[in-house]
Amino acid sequence: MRLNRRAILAAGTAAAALLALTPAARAAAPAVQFTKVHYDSPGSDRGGNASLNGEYAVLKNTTRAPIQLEKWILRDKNGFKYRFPRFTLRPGRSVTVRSGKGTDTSTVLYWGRGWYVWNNTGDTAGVYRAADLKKIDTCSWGRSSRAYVTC
Ligand SMILES: [Ca+2]
Repeated sequence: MRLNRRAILAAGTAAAALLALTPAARAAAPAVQFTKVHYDSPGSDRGGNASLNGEYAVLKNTTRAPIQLEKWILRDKNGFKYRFPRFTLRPGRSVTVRSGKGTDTSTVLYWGRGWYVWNNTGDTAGVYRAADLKKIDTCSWGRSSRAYVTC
């Protein structure tokens, strides 16, 4: 089969565009990214602390440098806000923010709420940096048979 010159050029351009996209897409990855939101805790939503803590969001530092999360904001679509305490998120590491009460550790933080925050039928989680409250990343979901979304 003979390919004409135009077809070869078009294929070459498409391949070049694809190659060009890769580093750009990588550069666009947020410094702190949602990897998972487990919005529907196991069992019925009766509001017990263990049930509240079955609801959580996971954020990852995608950079090669530590990021201080103090005063960063995690919020839902309704405007419920969690303000991070002084907490260093190390390069490549993740932190889980659970909705209920508990004692913070080096990998798990507790929002301290008395009721659920992430709507089971759809919501948007957002994370904002402290300096200027710029939105760094969001993760959205709709009604689903699953209890979590990977972002
Ligand atoms: Ca929920």
